[in-house]
Amino acid sequence: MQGVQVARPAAGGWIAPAIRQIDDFLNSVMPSADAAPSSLHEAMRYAVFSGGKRLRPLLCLAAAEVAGGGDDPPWPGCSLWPAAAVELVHTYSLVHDDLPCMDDDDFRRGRPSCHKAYGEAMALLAGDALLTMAFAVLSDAAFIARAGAGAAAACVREISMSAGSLGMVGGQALEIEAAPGSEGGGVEYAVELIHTLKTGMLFQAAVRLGALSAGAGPAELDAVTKYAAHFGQAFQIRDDLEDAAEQDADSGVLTSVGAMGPGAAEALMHQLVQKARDEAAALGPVAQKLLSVLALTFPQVVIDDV
Ligand code: GRG
Repeated sequence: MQGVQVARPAAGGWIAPAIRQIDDFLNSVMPSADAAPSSLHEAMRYAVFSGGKRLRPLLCLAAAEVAGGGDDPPWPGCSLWPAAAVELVHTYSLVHDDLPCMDDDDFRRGRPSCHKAYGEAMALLAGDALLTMAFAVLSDAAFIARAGAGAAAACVREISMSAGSLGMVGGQALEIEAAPGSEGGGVEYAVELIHTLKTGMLFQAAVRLGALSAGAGPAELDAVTKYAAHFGQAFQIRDDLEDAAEQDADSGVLTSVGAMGPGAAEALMHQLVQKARDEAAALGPVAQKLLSVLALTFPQVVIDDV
């Protein structure tokens, strides 16, 4: 292992300024709430600016740094474009996931979900418009000029595949159709597959877009992809553990806690975080920010110093 220190993000570290910059960039690419149709734009902004942690954009910026495309803010590279695109796709997925025909959640991030505030039809359209806006951001001339047409096209392809029927949307479809006892290949396999598609693919897209926009080679791309695969699986297990602790678990949905019990699920989460850490650490000091996002996301896991 090379000499990388695991930095727990501190106030005044790189994360707070990066989040500000991501927010400013998102603000600049989104139509103003006054622009017609204003209720649609208001609903889109309501969903995007509501206290999300911006984990996926942070991962995107951190992965760009692995390929030499990052730096401290003001991010001289071009990873803000893919960072914003991934957050727009993530936000669309949450807006649609909260709808009555999906998870039917009245609240998101401690306030009424988008459809509770703007009505179901407008929330559906807001989600659609956020998804399509991600592609407008990735085909922005300023991004193409910086990243190159080939890298920009690769980013578009990457996010399309990760978010679509072979990725996040496919995972959601599998979860809707799955019922404990009905899955082939064993319950743990089914849970892992659903987690990988529904949650993991967008984390993988986040790092891959960051790396691609910075001109990463195959070895760097492979390492950040493995890091994000472990990160994503651990993230969903953490979510299952939190739901189970709040007795919020839906018995009709396959979860890691339901499949293997809370003890084994927690142990697996710890192992996955260590695996993500090993992947990042092997990249050397350029992966410092990937390590710090890992530490930020899993404060309950003691991550070995490298
Ligand atoms: C309906 C198109 C469609 C997709 C649904 C990703 C997904 C598939 C649904 C999201 C709902 C959900 C509970 C996913 C599990 C992963 C999870 C806990 C997401 C929340 O991510 P955070 O914590 O959210 O990064 P913030 O609020 O910080 O942005």
